[in-house]
Amino acid sequence: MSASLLSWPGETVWLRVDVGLPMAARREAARLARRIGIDEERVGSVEIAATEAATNLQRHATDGALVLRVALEGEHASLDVLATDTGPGIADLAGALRDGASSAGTLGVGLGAIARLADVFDIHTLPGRGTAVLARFHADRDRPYAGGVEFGGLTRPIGGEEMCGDTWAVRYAEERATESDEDPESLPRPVLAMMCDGLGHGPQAARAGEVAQEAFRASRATRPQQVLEDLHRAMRGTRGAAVAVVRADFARGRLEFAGVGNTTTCVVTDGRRASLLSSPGIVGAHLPRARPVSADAGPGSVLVMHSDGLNDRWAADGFPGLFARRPPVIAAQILRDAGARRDDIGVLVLKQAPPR
Ligand SMILES: [Mn+2]
Repeated sequence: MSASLLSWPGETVWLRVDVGLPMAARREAARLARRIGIDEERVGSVEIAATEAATNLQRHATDGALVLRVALEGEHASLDVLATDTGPGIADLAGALRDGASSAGTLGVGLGAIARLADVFDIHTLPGRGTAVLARFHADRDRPYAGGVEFGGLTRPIGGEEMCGDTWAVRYAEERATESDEDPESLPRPVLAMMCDGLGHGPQAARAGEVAQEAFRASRATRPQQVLEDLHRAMRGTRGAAVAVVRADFARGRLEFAGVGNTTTCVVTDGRRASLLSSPGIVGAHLPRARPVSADAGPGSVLVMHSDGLNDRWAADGFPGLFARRPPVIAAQILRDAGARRDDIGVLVLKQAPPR
């Protein structure tokens, strides 16, 4: 029996700002909402939120995109409506969140309405640099995921390609041993997180990513280096990939890492970034015997993994307040500010879920 994935990129639609954005946002958001079983009454709320977010971007943002994504947390699906822009930022965020108050003519119009409609709302703004707004709609509001870890990520293919060679996945590190593991008093179970950059881009890179996904799901390995070995065997005959795997045990404050090829993995704690270094090689072609790397993940730590589609020279202290936000917002702000190269992009963020 193979493990089930907690999460993977899911269907992601990037809509750039242009005159047709509000209509396209409304249509695509409704389509994805229905696809994951959001009921018709809530689909109306999704449409309003997507239209508001799109209209905000169109009227007030320097440039930006609306990202619609089916976000998966175990059995639980949600639709994320994520607005990301390149400025100007919101000077008076509290004012903007008071519906309509004092924010006429700024990006803040409509934020209060979006916040009220969504099951989860989050926002982070950097004056002069840009804002990320998340509105999440659960498919099944009675059954929220409660695995103790929050995760969110973004993938985007290089311009001109339909398929993305960068991908990621999250699963439990071990299958559940006994039913008592479901005991709500017990510590959350460790997870394994993978970031995979299929070499090059286009269909062959995407194929390497798919094989990595399947192998990651099928692997019974509980340690990152073993996972890489399983992926390496499965990916022979593909183009190969750079892959990083982390075993994240936030409840006990421990991370274990193994990576091969050029990707970035780091732990952000109190505005400081600690990088976990990969070994040279290509998973599927040449797998070095990587030494396992351990790291502390103290309270409030955030794990960030991304492909080389993002410049890795961003500084954690350049994002005041960001690492307390939800993972999709963190991913969007880093993606924008780190500086994208002309390549596929993949970014994944994990952190301990807030107590319920
Ligand atoms: Mn790449």
